[in-house]
Amino acid sequence: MEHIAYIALGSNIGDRFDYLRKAVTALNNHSCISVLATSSVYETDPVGYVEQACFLNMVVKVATSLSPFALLEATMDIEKQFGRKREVHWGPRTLDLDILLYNHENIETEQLIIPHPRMYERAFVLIPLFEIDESLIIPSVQHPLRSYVEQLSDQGVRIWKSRQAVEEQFMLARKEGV
Ligand code: PH2
Ligand code: MG
Ligand code: MG
Repeated sequence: MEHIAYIALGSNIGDRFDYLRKAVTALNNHSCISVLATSSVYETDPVGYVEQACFLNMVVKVATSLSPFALLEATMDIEKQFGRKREVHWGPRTLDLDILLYNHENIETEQLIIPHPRMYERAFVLIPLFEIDESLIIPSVQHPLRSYVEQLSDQGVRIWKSRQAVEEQFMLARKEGV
């Protein structure tokens, strides 16, 4: 599994934690994806379209042999599997998976932009990402992730379940090779 990617997950409908848990398990069960690290789960105030319930958000680090586009398809399949319908833009969703980073690549296509174009201003993404990897450099701008995290002001991001508790409850079987 030669590529490293970071994926943000969010849910604000139904059993939010169960959606996150099922999505991370589904990622890890994919024969070409291995989940290497999980962040804490955060409860976060809605951003953008604010007339909706609070989200649970987290970030995972994966190793994968998939191309960025195949990884995007895999994440969309998982969203579909768990009932995601695309309705209100930035509106409520059972499950949202967004690829943040893929190696140090910059990708700009209609279908997929990496690094994720809105990640820089989103505390609900930056905080869990920083928790997993404090030394990340954002490839498109060559700035350390730390500098974005330090600039965050009123965050609306609260730990909901600690990283250790998440790891214990997800119990991901480690995979070798591929
Ligand atoms: N996702 C959005 C829009 N707003 N707000 C929070 N707190 N968390 C999200 O995951 C989120 C959001 C669009 O994907
Ligand atoms: Mg999103
Ligand atoms: Mg999305």
